[in-house]
Amino acid sequence: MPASPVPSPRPATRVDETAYDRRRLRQWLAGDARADGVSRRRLLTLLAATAAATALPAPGPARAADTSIVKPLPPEWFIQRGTNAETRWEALRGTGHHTPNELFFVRNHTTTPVLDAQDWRLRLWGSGLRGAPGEDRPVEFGYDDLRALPAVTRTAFVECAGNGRSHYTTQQGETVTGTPWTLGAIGVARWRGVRLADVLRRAGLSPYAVDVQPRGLDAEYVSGGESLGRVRRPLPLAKALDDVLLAYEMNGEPLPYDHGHPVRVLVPSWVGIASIKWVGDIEVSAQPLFSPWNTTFYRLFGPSHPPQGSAPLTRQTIKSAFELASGATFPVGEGQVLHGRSWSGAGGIARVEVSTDGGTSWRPARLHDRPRADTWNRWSIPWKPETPGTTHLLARATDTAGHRQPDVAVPNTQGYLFDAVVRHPVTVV
Ligand SMILES: Nc1nc2c(c(=O)[nH]1)N[C@H]1C(S)=C(S)[C@@H](COP(=O)(O)O)O[C@H]1N2
Ligand SMILES: [Mo]
Repeated sequence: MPASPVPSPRPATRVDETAYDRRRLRQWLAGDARADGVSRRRLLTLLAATAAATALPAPGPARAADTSIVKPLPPEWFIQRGTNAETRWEALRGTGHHTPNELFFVRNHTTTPVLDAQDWRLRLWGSGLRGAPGEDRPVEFGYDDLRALPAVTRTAFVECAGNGRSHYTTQQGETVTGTPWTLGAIGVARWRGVRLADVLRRAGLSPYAVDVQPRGLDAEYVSGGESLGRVRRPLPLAKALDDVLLAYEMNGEPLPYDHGHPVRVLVPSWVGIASIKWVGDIEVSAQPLFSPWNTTFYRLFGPSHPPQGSAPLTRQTIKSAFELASGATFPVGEGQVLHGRSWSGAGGIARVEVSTDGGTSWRPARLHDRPRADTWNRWSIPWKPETPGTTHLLARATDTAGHRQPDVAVPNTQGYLFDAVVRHPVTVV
């Protein structure tokens, strides 16, 4: 690992992907941006502010679920969905603030690769690294090299952009593509690793770098019969230098195979796809970069959005969930305490209101955690069901940035960023 002089850090500017994306697209048009694996047509569509929204390709056939994930998936903890496993919310009852590794949801585009930390190398390369003009100067780090750098620990959620997607259909009658998650495509862990900023500076970051693109070592992703290459998504440099980690521990254990062993990227507050697992290389580019994961996927398309789609998704939205099975039953006349959690990508959770009568009246829940960015807040509320029959429990959170969960989420064709209050069915017997 070369010890190059450390360039002065850039100020961690607020990341405005909308404005930057427009710039990035203009640069592509001018021949100044690379877009491997993204068709010219797709980019032109994104550029054409007046073009009609294009039809999205259907997701590829799912692989056999039992070959894609290494850890056990007991049915009382997980709902298997193709190559993915959703955590059951009732299984989180009684777990602490952090989701145990065994219970953490898994989102795999293909299959968990079983990698050995001692054979693993991280390669940094590209036009955004310093070196003589035109010189391709990749820099490599081994697992022990990363372990020798200053370590940082932080609590953060990883949440799929499509978490809650099925509620677009069940509550709003909309047809959306993608894995029909309920609310269990989220987990919170204590991650330990090194700052991506430290690794980039040691690699010799050039003042001209603009995008950083980590890529996974899992197999190429095939969608609609076409290989889109290995999972990768560009991050603007400002975010990469701000709070992104290269994590090698999860809740005090070496990163489990399914969660990116030996090293994954952890991008706090952003949609899960940014947190590339099994990272093998990072392109550091002086030109803007595109991949299918910031063009075709992970933008908002549909009648409520710009014809060319929204800017690439960044922060997660706001949600709440009860630590209860769907259709849970309660004995009439018996005092209960309902438990749940709320979280937001825009800040901590300031307030949670609960309705036990289908949304007619609301009471404040007791918060169990201090409002903290990038993680959830546990809450509880007493309830004594008085009338037998079916009803809905609802929880509505407000975050420290002032966002409150709406009654209806603005739809998009791929069902991302569901934020509306979820109606949780229960039966009183
Ligand atoms: N290399 C690689 N990284 C990846 C993925 C993947 O399939 N391959 N899935 C992404 C998506 S869509 C999500 S939501 C998160 C899920 O992280 P987890 O499986 O550790 O819960 O990982 C992201 N990183
Ligand atoms: Mo995801």
